[in-house]
Amino acid sequence: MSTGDVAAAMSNLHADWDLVSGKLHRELKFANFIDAFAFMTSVAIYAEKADHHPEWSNVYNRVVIDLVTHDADGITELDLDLATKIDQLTKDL
Ligand code: H2B
Repeated sequence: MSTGDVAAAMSNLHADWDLVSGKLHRELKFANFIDAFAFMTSVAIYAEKADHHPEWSNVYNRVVIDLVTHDADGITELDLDLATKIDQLTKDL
């Protein structure tokens, strides 16, 4: 996907998504560790079904996410789909 295509597609995502080092980047803060880990578990189940996995880290109630398709060395529809799923799971944050 070109940078323009990615930018256009990002208009359909939550405003907190950024483009950082060629990856879709979002930082989330939950009420506590359990909520953060429950979110990560939901994403993990989706990611495994989609065979498309996030780069992420968790510290207590924070989760930092970077989405990129390693096989394509760039952002693809798979990353946009995963970002959309993440937005759905966090719409009540
Ligand atoms: N996840 C991500 N983010 N990018 C990939 O290119 C990728 C993946 N490839 N999950 C998948 C697994 C691939 O390695 C397997 C073999 O389908």
